Amino acid sequence: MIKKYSYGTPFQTDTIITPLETSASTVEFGSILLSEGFQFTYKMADNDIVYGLGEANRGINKRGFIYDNDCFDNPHQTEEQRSFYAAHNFIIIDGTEHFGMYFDYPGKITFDIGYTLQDTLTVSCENADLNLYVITGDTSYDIVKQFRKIIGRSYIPPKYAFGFGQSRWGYKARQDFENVVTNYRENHIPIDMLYMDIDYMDSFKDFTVNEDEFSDFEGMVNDMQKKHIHLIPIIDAGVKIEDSYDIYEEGKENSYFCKREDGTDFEAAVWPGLTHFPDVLNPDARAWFGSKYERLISKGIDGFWNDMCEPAIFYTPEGVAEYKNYLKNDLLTSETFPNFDARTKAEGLANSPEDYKRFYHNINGKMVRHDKVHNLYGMNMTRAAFEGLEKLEPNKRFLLFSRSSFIGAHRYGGVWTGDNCSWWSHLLLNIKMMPSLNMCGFLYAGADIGGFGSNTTRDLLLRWLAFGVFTPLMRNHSAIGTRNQECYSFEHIEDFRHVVGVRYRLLPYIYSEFMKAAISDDMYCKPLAFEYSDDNMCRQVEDQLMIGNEIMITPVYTQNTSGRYVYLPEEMKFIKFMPNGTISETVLDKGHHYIEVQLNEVPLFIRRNKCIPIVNAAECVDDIDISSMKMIGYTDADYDLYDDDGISIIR
Ligand code: MIG
Repeated sequence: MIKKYSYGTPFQTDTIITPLETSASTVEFGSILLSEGFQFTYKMADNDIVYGLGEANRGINKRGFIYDNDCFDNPHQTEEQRSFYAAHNFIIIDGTEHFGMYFDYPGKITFDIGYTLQDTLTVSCENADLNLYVITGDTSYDIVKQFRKIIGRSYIPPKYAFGFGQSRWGYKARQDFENVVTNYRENHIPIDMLYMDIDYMDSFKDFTVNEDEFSDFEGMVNDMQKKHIHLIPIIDAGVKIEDSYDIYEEGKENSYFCKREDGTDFEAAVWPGLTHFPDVLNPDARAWFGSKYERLISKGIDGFWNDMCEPAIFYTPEGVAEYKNYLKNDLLTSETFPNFDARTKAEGLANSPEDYKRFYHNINGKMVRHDKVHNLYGMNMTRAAFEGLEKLEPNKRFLLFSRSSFIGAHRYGGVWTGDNCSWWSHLLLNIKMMPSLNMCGFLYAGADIGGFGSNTTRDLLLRWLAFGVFTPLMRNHSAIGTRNQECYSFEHIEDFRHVVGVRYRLLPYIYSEFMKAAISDDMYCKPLAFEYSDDNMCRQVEDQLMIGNEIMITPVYTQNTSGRYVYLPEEMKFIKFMPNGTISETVLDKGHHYIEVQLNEVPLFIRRNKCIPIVNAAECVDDIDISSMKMIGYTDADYDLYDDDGISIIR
């Protein structure tokens, strides 16, 4: 059952697409205070779990920390960070009482889940203008399914997007891309996608290609297609200010950019230097920006990743002027000198809350200050792209995912989780984040495998890939300046060929389970407790996940170990994909076990009385040989395989 409560004048975010009557009663759980902004408070019992928040820090159980949902370009994903790139305002309280809550509010909102007081949950935001949805049900899983029904069906990517992709910030010229493909193909490591980061553009101008480095871009795209490689270019939020750059000119002409209070176009520095932000919250500007993706589609491109859409700001002219004043007038005379002020203030030029108050969106003729609706920018950039592509080819699926998101964006594209690091703790964070993202509708999701910032190691990359086999978005991505991270950059390339190959052996299952989940508003990736709700032990397990309805995975996420402890809620078949291509199968009883898993092995468990299809490894999705399909697991059971042409829109 879902009840809707309204406070003040809520902003129409478009998260919820099912109309619901507003309830006249008061919320039956906890208490609400409307004196200073909005505040919801609830006393948690010791054993209550709080699920949700999608792309957020820490565990599957969100208790014991404070989260600011305030989309933020945060490349420092350390344990104390409160804000990441997304704002997914959905939580579930699972315990003595059982309910889910969606806070439909477009600005910064804080979830204090037992941080200030260990037994107290407080959700608060500055303005008491929001809709609150309270969902009751028997289990958390049931609450998720009800929530998913009112937010609409999740984005469905084309089938090729379930292949493996290579990315790196710093590939600049056609030759760089060709080298990567040659290395993958010659080493027989499967691959379907090659990502183009900002360097492919002409001076970081959206929808342009650097003609010096890519003189025949269309020919290159074509050539790659022949090799079964999809090139996926990045699009950034800021449009470069440059006379005679037609996108800039058109946007200026038609008032499609975000404006300052005085009506001039707001300026923010990002990669191209000074830029304007397309006002994607304004339907006309959104349609205009979305129509520009056609420029690359017409060259044969069939997928994109949207970046910098928090929107990220390096600095603004206003911020720099204030900083200069401070240096000139205040720094040397400051009473607290010497201090860290100069440095903190310099760092504070980027993504400054002050800058988010300096610009406005035109929403139905009304100027709305950006900070009030900050968390909707990324969602609406994804929406711009999705709607633009839909208009262009209404019956074709495109690959599309974004960095910043809000619930609702799950209908338009997937997400990657932004700038993580090559740390073992970030592999674990990736594991824990996946089910939370699924609760919020983001099924097509993944992290930068191997880690984006800092230098990876061979063993970390292998372990991360062995987990990435199960994440719908499986992409190796790394930052410029870090150690080479492509799978062929390390010794014993055959180990990488094998681990990535397992993804392709499992692809019919992964695709089938993903599609069934997407079509029926279900989860592809679940916490164990969602399947085994009567098993108290499962409530504690955060490093094992259910993938689809048949399997449980137990990734290894620590260095220098040859295995790990696992918990089995029932008898299961322990499967290992061995490096020589064979599959080992052992039946293990319910309970605790230590399993051996070498660096070049991929483990999974098949649930009792279930089986899954596998095929022979292939080097790309197109080459998967369905006739090689066989069942493994409890092969007396039936498996309900979903398949389709992988490219037509599912209605
Ligand atoms: O300020 O385009 O998260 O994936 O490689 C950094 C360069 C901008 C951030 C993205 C990352 C991408 C990088 N971008």
